[in-house]
Amino acid sequence: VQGEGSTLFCPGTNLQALIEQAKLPSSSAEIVLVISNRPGVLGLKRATLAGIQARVVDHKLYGSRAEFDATIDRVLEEFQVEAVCLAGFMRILTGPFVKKWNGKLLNIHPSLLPSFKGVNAQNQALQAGARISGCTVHFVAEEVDSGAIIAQEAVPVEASDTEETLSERIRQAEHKAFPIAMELVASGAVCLGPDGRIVWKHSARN
Ligand code: 3YE
Repeated sequence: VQGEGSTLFCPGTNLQALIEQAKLPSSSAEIVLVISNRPGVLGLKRATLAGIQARVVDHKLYGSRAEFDATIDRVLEEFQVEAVCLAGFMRILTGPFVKKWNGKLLNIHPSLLPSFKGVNAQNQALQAGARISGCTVHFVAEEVDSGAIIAQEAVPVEASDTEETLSERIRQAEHKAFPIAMELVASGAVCLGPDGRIVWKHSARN
């Protein structure tokens, strides 16, 4: 979500929002596995507490991004995972991995894309004097923060905002937008078209 050690770090709350959503009887999603690239993080505990399998694939133990991604891929296959939500995951994924899982990888970013790509998006919004920001859930394309947009939620930027207060407001928006996007994809209401653009199943958009 945000850099560790900063007051902005809010461990595993997006994951928790997805877990709560998938628990609802009306949900089309089933969370079968949580993978973390960092040992000991709260997200692993949240998974275990919810009765979800949890695995660590520590990027520091791999000599290359390709080997790290190949291991993630192997674990996803082992659990017959159909789609992946990146929540607080801060690693750039390699081209071959993104290609193989094209249309199956969702990421959440703390701005209204295509504004404020990259790290520190909340601070970028403040520095730009934006009056509105928010969050975006998008399909992962090889170019970071550039994939097709699935869902967005806007929040106001207040004159008195600090990076911390704006980040907290955006985080609340994330906890709404990510479950919505997960449902849209899990239910088949939305998918990624062959041209890299979003496809809505007939009148599903609302
Ligand atoms: N990979 C691709 N496309 C995407 N990963 C994420 C989204 C996304 C993706 O749209 N190909 C910034 C990460 C940005 C960064 O430089 N990360 C470092 C590691 C930093 C750390 O471990 O804390 C790196 O070397 O990868 C997920 C969000 C990525 C956020």
